[in-house]
Amino acid sequence: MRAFVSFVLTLALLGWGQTALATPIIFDNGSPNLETAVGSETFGSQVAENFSLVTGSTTVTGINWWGAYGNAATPPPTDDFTVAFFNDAAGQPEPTPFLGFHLGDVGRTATGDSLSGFPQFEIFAYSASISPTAFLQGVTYWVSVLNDTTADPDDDWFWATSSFFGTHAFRQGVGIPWSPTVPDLAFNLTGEAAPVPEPSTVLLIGTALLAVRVRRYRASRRTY
Ligand SMILES: [Ca+2]
Ligand SMILES: [Ca+2]
Ligand SMILES: [Ca+2]
Repeated sequence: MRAFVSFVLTLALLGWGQTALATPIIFDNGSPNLETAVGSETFGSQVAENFSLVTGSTTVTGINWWGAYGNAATPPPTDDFTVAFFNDAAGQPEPTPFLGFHLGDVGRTATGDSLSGFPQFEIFAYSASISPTAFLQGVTYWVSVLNDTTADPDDDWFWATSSFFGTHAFRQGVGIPWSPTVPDLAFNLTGEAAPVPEPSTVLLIGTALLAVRVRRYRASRRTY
């Protein structure tokens, strides 16, 4: 009985949550926790994050992420981003991506936030569309976001963290095997949202089912 009630509540909450989203975020790894950031350069050390998608939300059409520039904190005039997707091999990204998007300069938006204890390291938000790309539901993939700042010798790009917990992968450069490290990095994936029943319908169905169950439960007790 308790399990059934929680199932109904879960359905109701899912319904409300999905319809409240203006932007169809289909995987959310969190926004910056303002703690730190990790270097991710096309020609330098790189990081990648794991994700998996749920049923009905398996086509990615965009990515949002956050980062900062150090150590001079004088960002280059333009960015040169590449986003790449990797298959998982025993809990780490494969050495070579199966798909890459050279996005170039996608523009940056100052968030007004900076890294904890380092006000000079301002955090910027980035957003890009990619060609609709289908992924298998429930399967782990990895995404790397790399910036090429070789034109700016006193700054490199750093991907902002989103948590004290979780893990990502890093390596010292292209072709070098990946290694696990902590924590999670700030990004989300947008795409085609899963079709969700109207919340009012879900609640009505849930309430009706619950009423039937309660009536049956009472009836069964009466026979003893
Ligand atoms: Ca600079
Ligand atoms: Ca640089
Ligand atoms: Ca992670």
